[in-house]
Amino acid sequence: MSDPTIKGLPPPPVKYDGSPFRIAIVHARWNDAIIGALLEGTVNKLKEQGVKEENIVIKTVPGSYELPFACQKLIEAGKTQSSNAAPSMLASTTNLLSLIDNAASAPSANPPQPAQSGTTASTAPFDAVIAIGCLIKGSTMHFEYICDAVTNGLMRVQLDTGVPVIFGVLTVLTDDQGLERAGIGRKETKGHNHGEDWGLAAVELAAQASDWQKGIL
Ligand code: RBF
Repeated sequence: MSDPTIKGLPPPPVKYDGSPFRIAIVHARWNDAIIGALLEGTVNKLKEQGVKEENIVIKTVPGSYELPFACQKLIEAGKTQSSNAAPSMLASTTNLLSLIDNAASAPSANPPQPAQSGTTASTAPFDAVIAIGCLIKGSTMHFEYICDAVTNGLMRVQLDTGVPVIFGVLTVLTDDQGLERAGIGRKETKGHNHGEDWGLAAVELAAQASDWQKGIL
C-alpha cells in the first residue's frame, strides 16, 4: 500500500540547473552522526542538480547557536573574495593610489592568495548558504532558547544580506527523531534524509534569486 501521508516536499515545478552556482554549507558539529548523514545527503543532492564539487564550500562551527554568525561572515567573505579576485576599474585605481599612500606601511599578515593553477573553483559571491545543525531537546530550557535564536538569526541573515539561507536545522525531541530525519533511523524504516531537500532548496532559491536580481520573472 502506498504511503497515505500528505506531508513533505513535492519535486520543484522545473529542474533547476545548479552548474553556475557557488554554494556554502556551514554545519554544526554537535550530534555528529546525524550531521554527517545530513551533510552527505545535502552534498549529493547539490551535485545531482549540477553544482560543481569545487564550488561547494564547507565550513564547520561548534554548535547550532554559532550558525547565524558564521553564515553572515561567510557571505561577506564570499563578496570580499570576489572583489579581490576581479577588481573593478574604480577599485584598481583606488588600489594603485593606496599603494602610493601605503608604500611605507607593513605588508598584510594575510595577503590575497593567487588562484591555484589548474583549479576551476569559482570566486564569485555565494548564491546560497545552507546552515545545518541538529538540536536535541534536553531536560532544561536550553533547547527552546537556542532553537528560537538560531531560527530568528538565520532568517535575519538572509533578509539582511539578500542571499538565500536554507534552514537545515533539525529541532527534535528525541535522538530517534533526529536519526530518522537524517535517513539513518534505527527502526526498519530508516526515514528520509532531509539534507536532500536542503540541497534542492538551495539550487531552487539560487536560481530564482539570480533571475529576480536581473529583473527576470
Ligand atoms: N548545539 C547543537 O547544535 N545541538 C544541540 O543539541 C546542542 N545542545 C546543547 C546543550 C547544552 C546544554 C549546551 C550548553 C549547548 C548545546 N549546544 C548544542 C551547543 C550550542 O549550540 C553552542 O555551540 C554553545 O552554547 C556555545 O555557544
